[in-house]
Amino acid sequence: MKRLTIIAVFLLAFQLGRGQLAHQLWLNSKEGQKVSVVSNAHSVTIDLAISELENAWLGNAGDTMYLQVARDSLLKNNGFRLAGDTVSANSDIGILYGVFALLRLQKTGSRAEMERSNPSYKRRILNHWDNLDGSVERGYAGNSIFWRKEDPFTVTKSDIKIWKQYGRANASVGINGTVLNNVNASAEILTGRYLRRVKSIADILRPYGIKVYLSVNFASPELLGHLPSADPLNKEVIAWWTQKIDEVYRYVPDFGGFLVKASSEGQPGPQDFGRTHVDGANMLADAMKPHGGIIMWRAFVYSANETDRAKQAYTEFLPFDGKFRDNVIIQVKNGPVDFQPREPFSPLFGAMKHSSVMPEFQITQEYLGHSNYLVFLSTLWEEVLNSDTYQYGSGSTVAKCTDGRLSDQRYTAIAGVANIGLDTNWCGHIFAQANWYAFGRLAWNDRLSSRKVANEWLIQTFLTDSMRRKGPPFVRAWEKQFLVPVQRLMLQSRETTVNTMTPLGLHHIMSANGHYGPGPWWAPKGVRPDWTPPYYHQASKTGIGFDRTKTGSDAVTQYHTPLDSIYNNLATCPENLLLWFHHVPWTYKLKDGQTLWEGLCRHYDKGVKQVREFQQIWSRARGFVDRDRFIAVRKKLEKQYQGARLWKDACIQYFQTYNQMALPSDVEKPAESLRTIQANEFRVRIK
Ligand code: BDP
Repeated sequence: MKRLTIIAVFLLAFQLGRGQLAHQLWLNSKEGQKVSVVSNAHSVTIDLAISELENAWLGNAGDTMYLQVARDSLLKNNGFRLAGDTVSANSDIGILYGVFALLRLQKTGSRAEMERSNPSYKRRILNHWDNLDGSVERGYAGNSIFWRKEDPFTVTKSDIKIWKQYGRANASVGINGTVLNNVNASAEILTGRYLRRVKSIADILRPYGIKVYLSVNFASPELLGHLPSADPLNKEVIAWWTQKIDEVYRYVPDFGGFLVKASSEGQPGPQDFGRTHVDGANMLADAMKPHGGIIMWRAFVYSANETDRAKQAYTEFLPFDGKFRDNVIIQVKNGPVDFQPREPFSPLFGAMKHSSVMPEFQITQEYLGHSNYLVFLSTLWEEVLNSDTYQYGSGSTVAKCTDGRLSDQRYTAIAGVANIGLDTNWCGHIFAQANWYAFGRLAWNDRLSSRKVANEWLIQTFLTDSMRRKGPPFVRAWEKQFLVPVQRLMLQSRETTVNTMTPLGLHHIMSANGHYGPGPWWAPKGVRPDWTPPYYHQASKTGIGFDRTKTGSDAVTQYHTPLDSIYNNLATCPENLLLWFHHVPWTYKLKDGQTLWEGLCRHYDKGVKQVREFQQIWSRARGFVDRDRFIAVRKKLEKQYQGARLWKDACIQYFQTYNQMALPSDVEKPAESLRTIQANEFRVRIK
């Protein structure tokens, strides 16, 4: 009996222990050297900074560190300075950021002599698409960490614990804002009982330097206030919002502001009352102004009657340039359609000269294999941030157009749609944690390379205390056999995903079943054409691709010169965006001499082979990574491989139904027929 109890306790402890390393993200160091800390400031935030140092100090045992809050005119927006044994900043939060930076430098073996660091964007915000019933729209890592169906208003110990862990993880990479609920917002969020919970969350996150924001439903005055309309120019409506915003600030005095999805995908908005985005955004901005809050007004709009969805945000918003209040920021998705594996950057970046614009990235992998695929999104974001808009001549990158370097924006911000849920490992895939990490790092410094971000993340996440204890020869072997190949894998992973899903500028050809697998054929009668893949790929007997040239939809004209003509001209259009901008014959010759059809097949084939290589790289990593995480990633890679094959077989065979062309002989034959794939498409329902 006694023996059984011992075994049960052991098994329970083992279960509890499982996944814990993954839960600790990139902050799993616990066995620091002894360090004394002297601080000239005292607060909860400073205490957090001290405990981080005491936890993970990798300098000499017995060192003394000085934390100094002091005026430094070169530091801005909670920036910090590291110099020898001192971390200094203008604010306590700056000190916390500096401490995390110092520990990161120590752990990654970089030199930490002297560094002054200010953030690129003032507001670095996660957008949670969390519903009040606890489900997460496009979430693949379990339910919401903020909301739940059962007993929704009690703040439990485990709520507090996870909110603190969340705050710490965000602070470690400089994320300083969080929108707590879905952009498809329930009006309920503005009721007293929800606002009380918002207050509890804000109180926990405040010491970590994180402000809370809310998504609001534009029809709230009707839905909650029982007014006959939500017309933004109606006095009663204005009074309702003004009082509501005052109430929000009574709960959360440092509340950040509202995120608004209005007149978009069926959400209510000013257009329901014959008003404009400016009327709607400015009305809310005026009510926010006395409190210092901002309105993030989304530009994700497209109506059913425009012939090219990719043009709409620009067409609708550009005429309003200069008309928004200065506390309105237009939040623009990175591409003109919708978070595809590859899109050109949205032409709204670099177009608005007198309005603040902020990029919205998607950290959750809605269109990139959910949490089953290893895709390091940093390279996608880096590509967007470094894209040249030519707004003020060459060098006017998306980063510069949005972070205040090119225009004097009062507010600068960047948003990432979070991939976080209650799963033990937070993100569903261990490597999806890297995307949360990368978003924060790039938001802090939009000039960072993905190479550096991957390197930092891998070392902090996988080089555990126990591995370090094995000594320098082991660490060197670890670097050679784990760090180098896995970093290469990460840096390759986004392009591989493009190969496996949407090569050569294809886009939006996924299944309607959760936007997961392939579905280039999906076009039931009665569905809006711009929700169906054939609208985007335009495949026919003779060719494929969406003609956005001057003689087509003319979307190219939305880009500044010379990009408009670069994209317009078949000879100069980058091949990785070819079918985004052009409809070309199947026999069109690509730059390397093969036909478009051959090139397309070979991209899909290459994608499959690359995923197979990822599996091999990972299997060689055994011995350099703990068992739990090794197995978890191995299983996911197997799914990714199956997925890549399915995409290849589905897309190639489907396009063959148009062109009747043979498979190039070097391309692997399909494992499954198109008919079987289509029959199975909806058999397993994917959210
Ligand atoms: C699309 C998602 C949908 C979101 C929408 C948005 O499929 O769930 O509500 O974007 O960003 O990508 O508003």
